[in-house]
Amino acid sequence: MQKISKNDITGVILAGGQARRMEGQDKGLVLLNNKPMIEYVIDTINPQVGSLLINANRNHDIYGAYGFDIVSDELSGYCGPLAGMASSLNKAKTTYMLTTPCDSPFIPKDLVKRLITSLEEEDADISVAHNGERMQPVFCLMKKDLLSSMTEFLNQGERKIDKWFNQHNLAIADFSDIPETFDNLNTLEDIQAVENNL
Ligand SMILES: Nc1nc2c(ncn2[C@@H]2O[C@H](COP(=O)(O)OP(=O)(O)OP(=O)(O)O)[C@@H](O)[C@H]2O)c(=O)[nH]1
Ligand SMILES: [Mg+2]
Repeated sequence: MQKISKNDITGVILAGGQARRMEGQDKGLVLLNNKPMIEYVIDTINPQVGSLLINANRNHDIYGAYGFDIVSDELSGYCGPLAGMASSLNKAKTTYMLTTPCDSPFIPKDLVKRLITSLEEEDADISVAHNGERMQPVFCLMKKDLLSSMTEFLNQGERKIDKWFNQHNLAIADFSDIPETFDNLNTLEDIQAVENNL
C-alpha cells in the first residue's frame, strides 16, 4: 500500500520550450493524428494526479481553454525545463510535484504509481524514470520542499537537471520493460513517422 496518494501530487506538463527542432512551433499544440500533442499527455496524466498545471511561455489563451492553471517561467530567455519546474513548484499547493514533457504522447498509465513506489522504497526526495538506456529527467516526482534548493541552483546560473538531481537523494524508477513509452516527438518527421505507423 502506497502512503503517497494522487491527491498529494500536482502534475505539471512542461510545454515551455522553444521547439527549435520543430521549426519553433508550439510543440504542445502541434497536431498528432489531428489532436494537439498536449491532449495525449493531459488524458494520461490527469487521472494519475490530484491537480494539474500547464507550464507554458506562449499561447496562454489556447492552453487555458483546457481548464487548468497556466504557469510561465519566472526566468526569462528559455533557460530550460528546470526553470519551468521551479515556477511550477512555486505554484503547486501539494507536498509532491510530478513533471512530464508535452511531446511524449505514449506516457504509461502507471507512471505515477511506479514513481511513487521507487520514491517510497528508497525514502528519496526525487524519483526519476529510467528507460533502461538512460534517465528521463523530465519524467520525475519530487518533494515540494526542494523549491529553495532549485531556486538557489538556478540563481547560481546552473541549468542542468542531472546536476541538480545529484545534490539530492535520488531514486531511479525502472521502466526498462516499456522503454518506448518515453519516445518524444521533436521534429515534424517524428510526427509523420508516428502518423504513418513507422
Ligand atoms: N518551461 C520550460 N520548459 C522547457 C524549456 N526548454 C525545454 N522545455 C521543456 O522540456 C521538455 C523537453 O525539451 P525538448 O524536447 O528539448 O523541447 P524544446 O527545448 O522545446 O525543443 P528543442 O528546441 O527542439 O530542443 C519539453 O516539454 C519542453 O517544453 C524552457 O526553457 N522552459
Ligand atoms: Mg523532446
